Amino acid sequence: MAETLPDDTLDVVIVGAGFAGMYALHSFRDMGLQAKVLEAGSDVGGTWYWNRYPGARCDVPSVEYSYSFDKDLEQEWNWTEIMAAQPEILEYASHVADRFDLRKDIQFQTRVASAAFDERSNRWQVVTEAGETFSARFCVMATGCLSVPNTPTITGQESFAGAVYHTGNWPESGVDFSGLKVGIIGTGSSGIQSIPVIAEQAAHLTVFQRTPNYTMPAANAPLKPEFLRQAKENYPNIRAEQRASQVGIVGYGFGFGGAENVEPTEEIRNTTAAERQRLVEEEGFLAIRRYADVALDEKANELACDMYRAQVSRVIKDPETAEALMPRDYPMGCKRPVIDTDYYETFNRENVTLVDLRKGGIERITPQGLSTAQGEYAFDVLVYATGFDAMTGALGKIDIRGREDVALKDYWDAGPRTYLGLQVAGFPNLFTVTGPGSPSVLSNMIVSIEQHIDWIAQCIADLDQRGAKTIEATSGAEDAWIAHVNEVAENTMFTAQSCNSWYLGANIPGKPRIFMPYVGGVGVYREKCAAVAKNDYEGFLLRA
Ligand code: NA7
Repeated sequence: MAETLPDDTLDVVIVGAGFAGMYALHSFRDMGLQAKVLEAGSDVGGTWYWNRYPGARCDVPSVEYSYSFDKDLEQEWNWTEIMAAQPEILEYASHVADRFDLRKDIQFQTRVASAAFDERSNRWQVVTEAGETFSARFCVMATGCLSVPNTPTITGQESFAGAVYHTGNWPESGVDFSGLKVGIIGTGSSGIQSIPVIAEQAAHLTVFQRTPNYTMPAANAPLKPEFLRQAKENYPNIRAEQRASQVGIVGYGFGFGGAENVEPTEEIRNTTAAERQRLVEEEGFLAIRRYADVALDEKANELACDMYRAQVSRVIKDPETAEALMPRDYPMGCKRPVIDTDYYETFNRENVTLVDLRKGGIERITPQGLSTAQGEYAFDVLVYATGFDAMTGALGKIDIRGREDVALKDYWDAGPRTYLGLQVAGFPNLFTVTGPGSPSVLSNMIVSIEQHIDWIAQCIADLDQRGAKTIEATSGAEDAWIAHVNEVAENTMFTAQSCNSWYLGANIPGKPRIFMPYVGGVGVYREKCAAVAKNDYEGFLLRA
């Protein structure tokens, strides 16, 4: 275990050594601050450390899903695919840790149990599960948005005789499915990415699907050396465009790297049924990318869903399986878009069975497999691809106490409350990186992480410069921000009544139904944060 710094020397405790925690450490150290990272895993990488399931891949072009803070780093790292797979991203994280000598200030295998603000000393007391205490002026929660795996409670689940895995907590040594019968629950992004790879290896795969998803072919390919050279030359422009964009993605990986980039410019409502049919036959799922009104208008969305279902029935040979795979009753785009490699084709394999739980749900897990209202299914290995307690899960697992011993859990009882997704009223000097109320999971996470860390670093520098000891959001500013976050999310596909996404907390029984991320856009949000700082930290209270 690394040496614990004496109580009063730390400026910042950072919780988590994913991309946010790593950049936070680098930035704070650069400012001359004493910073320490506490990380539950045994190495850096966060999401990419835990999600090692077969087929795990990023859905953002690799040249864009990378740090921008160091020009040499940009130039020396060579991505090999348009969209990088998990091992390559983890290797990149490790390279960054080596290059900036980050590990010396990261304490691994250290899970934080509690964090309390001491009003007398104006310091955070952060206590680990092993009972170690770290005291610092600031506490930065870089705990990730999808870092607490959700395993549903199912009767009999402890009785299963075989091995059990969760995609979000995959063993480092990997899993060999050769010759085994596998059951997988869940068809979100993790299920959709892993199902084709597991199916290739396993003797048989049974997929238990509660809700069919909309997923698009990734059109991934190796990066051409010429493209990479151009991208590196173009980095200043790419970064500037990302920062001003809606979701922090320019789509630069497409168009140049091999895959086609289609700007949605047409209106689906102006097309005829015959045209739509022709396009589906020519372009498959990707035909839908042409239309700009699909994201904005319910009728347009339904037309796109019809095109989508038409393509599913073209790809899937068995009509009953095709019908089961067709999403209905909720709009395309209300959940996080999924991209896949050979997902639908996998259901044409002899060794894959789809169980449509809409025809009869899971009743219990048995020692041999799973029992549903439709019958019994036997397998040797069970995989949960059942998602995460998103955005608030990791913060909820730490006992966080602000002024007057108020628990964050209680304060957020009816849903998360933040100012700019950065701070919570009553919790001075605590920062939440890509917290609820910021673009966060609706954006390229690395772009949003860098923006938050840069803002927090500047804020700490400003406080120190003017001799202020604490900064905290006022409840008035918090109320106004929440009202704004809700207002911009209204009347979008994200908040449709029929939508049950993890953005809304709808995947976790009992979690308040609140749309958590900020839909206003990365560029707009960045300007708002900059204006707040410039306006003497408007909406925050600074105390000497
Ligand atoms: P998701 O997208 O939350 O998907 C979880 C899946 O698990 C989804 O199909 C769920 O069905 C299913 N699920 C959850 N609980 C159950 C129970 N009790 N019974 C049957 N099926 C269940 O998580 P992912 O890990 O795939 O992806 C999360 C994000 O990671 C993704 O958006 C990317 O950003 C990366 P449901 O739809 O709730 O009916």
